Amino acid sequence: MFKQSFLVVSLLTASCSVLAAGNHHQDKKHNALGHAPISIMADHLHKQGEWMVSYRYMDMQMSGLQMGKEDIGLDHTLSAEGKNYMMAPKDMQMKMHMLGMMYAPSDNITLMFMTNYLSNDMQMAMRMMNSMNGAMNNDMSMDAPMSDDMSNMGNGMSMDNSMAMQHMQMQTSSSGLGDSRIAALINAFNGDAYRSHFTIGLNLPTGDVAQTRTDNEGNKITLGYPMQLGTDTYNAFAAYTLTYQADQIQFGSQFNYETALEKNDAGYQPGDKIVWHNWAAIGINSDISISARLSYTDKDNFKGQDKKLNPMMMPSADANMRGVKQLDAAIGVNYVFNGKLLNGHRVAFELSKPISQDFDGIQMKTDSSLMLGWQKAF
Ligand SMILES: [Cu+2]
Repeated sequence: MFKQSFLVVSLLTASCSVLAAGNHHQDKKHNALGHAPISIMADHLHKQGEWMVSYRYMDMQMSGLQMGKEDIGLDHTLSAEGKNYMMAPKDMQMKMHMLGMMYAPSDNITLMFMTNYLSNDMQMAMRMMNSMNGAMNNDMSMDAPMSDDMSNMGNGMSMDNSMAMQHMQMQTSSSGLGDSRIAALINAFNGDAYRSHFTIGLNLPTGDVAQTRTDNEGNKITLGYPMQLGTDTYNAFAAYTLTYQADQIQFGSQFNYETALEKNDAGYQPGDKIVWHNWAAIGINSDISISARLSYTDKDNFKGQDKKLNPMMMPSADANMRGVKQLDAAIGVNYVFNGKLLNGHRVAFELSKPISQDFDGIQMKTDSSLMLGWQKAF
């Protein structure tokens, strides 16, 4: 009896394996592990003739100021006894919609095009001017609750009584097309479990760097560097990507370098940038994988200065306060649909937080960054 059952089970298992193998040849099984965490660009090549379309959404939150590695309060940044700035950023939200396309003219080369649409919102704090303090003291006590039209002074300005020192608040925003990128991914050495490729590419200056706000008198005032949409320069970039993939585990590393090839019309050249991603991912099954990533970023200060910006006015207008050395940690999930519904569609998300940030001068800290993505190859 036992022997017969064993035989039946063995036969069933064998026939299932044969069927599965047959299916595999007709309709290849997609593996979630096949792609890097969603924040990593240009991580894979395609087979000759294959296309891929991707969409990514990024939401980044920034708040609070840091000088070098140390926190610095708004009061100290704005007060005459402190850093004596007229204005300083309080917090910022950046939303980015990224569209990507890949096409492989051969098995050894995949071409890539990316562009993005950005929208930025920044809350700024302004030092109260003495004349304004005087005018207000004549009519009212600063501690008294303010009427609606006093607390909202037009152009998004409002009073903030919650701070120890009196600051004005101002909301600024910018939105539009960001920079675009073209790149070629070129196969390097590949083994059974190892894959590697080079990426060379060009950043195209499709993003505007002359975003403005309108002041009370109707003048256009150029916004600080973090609120601009692009670089207005052609930048060359290169990367080397290495992945090791065993059965249900993937390790990857990608080293990126980018340098601007010129000075822009505004009068500056963005600093060189190094980004080094390292990640590990495990496949829960073929449909779903989870990942952990550690990334190091080193950005240089800008060379030159936007002629329309006054670096004495606010830290975010200073070309020498753009550099940063930053370590980020991220966790992510990749999911690929295997089945009749949405077969081959990939969706992914990743949440990233800085472990350490070391700024040149005074800059706003990043709190967290979330990325959602969708990819489909044809
Ligand atoms: Cu692709």
